[in-house]
Amino acid sequence: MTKKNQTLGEFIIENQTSFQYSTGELSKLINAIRLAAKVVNHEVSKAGLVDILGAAGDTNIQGEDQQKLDVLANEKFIQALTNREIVCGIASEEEDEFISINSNDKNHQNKYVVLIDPLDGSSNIDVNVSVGTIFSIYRRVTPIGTPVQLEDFLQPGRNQVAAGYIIYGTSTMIVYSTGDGVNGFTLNPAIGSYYLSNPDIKIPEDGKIYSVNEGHYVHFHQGVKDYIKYCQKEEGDRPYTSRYIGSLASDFHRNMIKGGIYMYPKSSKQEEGKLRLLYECNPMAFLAEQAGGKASDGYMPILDIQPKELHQRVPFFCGSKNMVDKVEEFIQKANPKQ
Ligand code: P6P
Repeated sequence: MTKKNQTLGEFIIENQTSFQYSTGELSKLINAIRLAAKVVNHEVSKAGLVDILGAAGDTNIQGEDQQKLDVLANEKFIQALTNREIVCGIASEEEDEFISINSNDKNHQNKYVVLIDPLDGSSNIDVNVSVGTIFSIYRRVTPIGTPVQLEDFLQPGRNQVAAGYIIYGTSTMIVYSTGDGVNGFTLNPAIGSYYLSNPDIKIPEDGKIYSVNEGHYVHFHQGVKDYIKYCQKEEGDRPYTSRYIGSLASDFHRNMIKGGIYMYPKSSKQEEGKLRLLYECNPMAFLAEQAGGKASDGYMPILDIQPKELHQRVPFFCGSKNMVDKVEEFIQKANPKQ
């Protein structure tokens, strides 16, 4: 049961029993993420004022300059998820290897693993374009002790028990699901509470917005090129509108609300695409399916892909079901075999 303007805290408590494993620990986990998001939001919102801009000088495993806010966001979320006796391991875009967290109580076993992109789209920070945090939550598979990468982290996205994103934009929002629909909460910065602003989000089956970096067009494989030309053709309800913010959480959120498709295809320059399966594509795919949409690598559901390594990239097509069906049609017609 969702009530508009409920606070996130009230919502978590009221809906806890609907969660399959309701022991209160997942609620505590979502609360920890909520609190860390407030701290990161505070820093992001004043980024233009404080000497926190500019690369921290290091580069992360992606070979990208680490913006200072990347480093701060990573620290804040790891801090919030540690020492709460809930999480046994964290994998982050900013960490080469996963972090193992041991329980302080030898008779207690922390149940969950969290995979996170602490500040996605951080290259937008310096130009005041919205950025986001994306998170994915699984129950551990190994029974006790230090988590094991293969069993506990490299689980297919279908096994997620919760996933969500935070957008630090014109307003700060948390959008998440624990497998029982998708709900969006907007932060009232005056009092520091999140309010239920988008109950039970459903992605329209059809949309008129396509979102892709057309600067890579010449490097795309033929099927994707054909689909983009289809979107641009004067016919029926087309041409569609092209919108590309360059921040996955924002492009995805717009398509969730208005309908549309987000694409990050593979190309001759990026043979597996750019987006990371575990902490970008899987959480977004979980939300898309929970909201009646679809997420594919062009051939199969994102959520059914068996991960092979922590920072694995996959081609990504996600949003309105009929639009994802259509791009799959073009891709598979041009190249039947993946
Ligand atoms: P490009 C940000 O770096 C990101 O991971 C997503 O948030 C965004 O959609 C994409 O990459 C932008 O990549 O190659 O178009 O700049």
